Amino acid sequence: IKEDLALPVGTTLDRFIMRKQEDFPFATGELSQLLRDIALAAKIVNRAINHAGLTDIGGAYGKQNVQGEDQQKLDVVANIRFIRALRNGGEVAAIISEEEEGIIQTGNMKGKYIVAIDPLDGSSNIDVNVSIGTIFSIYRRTSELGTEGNLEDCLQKGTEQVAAGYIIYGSSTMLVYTTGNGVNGFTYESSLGEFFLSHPNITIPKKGEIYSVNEGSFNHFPEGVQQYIELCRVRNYSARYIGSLVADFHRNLMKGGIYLYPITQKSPLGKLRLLYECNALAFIVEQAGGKASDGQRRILEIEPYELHQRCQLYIGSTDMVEEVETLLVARG
Ligand code: AHM
Ligand code: MG
Repeated sequence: IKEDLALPVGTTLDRFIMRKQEDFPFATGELSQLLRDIALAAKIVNRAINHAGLTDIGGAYGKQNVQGEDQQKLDVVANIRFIRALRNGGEVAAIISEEEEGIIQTGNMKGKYIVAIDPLDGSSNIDVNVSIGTIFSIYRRTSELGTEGNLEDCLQKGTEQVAAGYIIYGSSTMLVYTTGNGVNGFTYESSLGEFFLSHPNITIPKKGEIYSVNEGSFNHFPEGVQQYIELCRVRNYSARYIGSLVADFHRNLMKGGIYLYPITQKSPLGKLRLLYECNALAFIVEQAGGKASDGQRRILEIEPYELHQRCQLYIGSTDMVEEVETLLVARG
């Protein structure tokens, strides 16, 4: 019996990646391998997160590991795990991470790809058992094969991403990614150790009724944003703010809504990082039919000039993002 090639819900991530690769007869499988490496690190980080509370129970999990070293903080663990997986995988020439100052050379000079990663975003939520996430972007290197990755490789515009995704460690763990051909979501089944396709072809509603913003900083927001928030209140929209970008983004992607992180007194350029946080989610939201803007420009078209560059972020349902943009133009 010839197998049905339509991908049924329940397909494993590995199988999904393999089948997608078959659509590109000249593909060498390196990007597929890279995505599998990320998924593997995600499983390891997921396990560490699930054990997080236990580290405080004397003896149960231990404040020290087997070598007698102190347990490291989860964001440090996640950083190490993802870097190790990408280094061992061999497809990545260089990595940039929110956790590290400069470029991380993997030693794989024949690797075709560059990865930008926020290994564990929402770190203020780690200790209080609230959802956190990993965000990643994949670029093709522009430098010559056989050399180290350089700054130019890492400072590419978001439009140059070949793939991007996030992992949400929530009530269940999910991996959501795009390679520029729609967005698909996979849910982790821990007893089988597999991600299964659970959310094929994700699309974001054009309008939504959820707004996510740290309203405590309201007085410092630009007038246009204040006016938008007032409109949300008048319209009785739901205010939902977890303080974990991945979780807030994921909910709004599923239900329709907008996430806003404007400039504030404390963060005069915005808080979120263009390369580790904004670009990946912008690629995903556009692939799902939504929009991502810094108030004036499409996030994906912002020219990066430094690794840890920050920007404002307005992301989610198209109509909502456009309304904020219009108010920002009119009111500043
Ligand atoms: P982090 O990279 O230090 O974890 O900061 C990013 C986080 C986002 O996950 C979240 O949306 C935002 O910061 C919350 O910031 P605030 O507490 O200012 O509202
Ligand atoms: Mg972060």
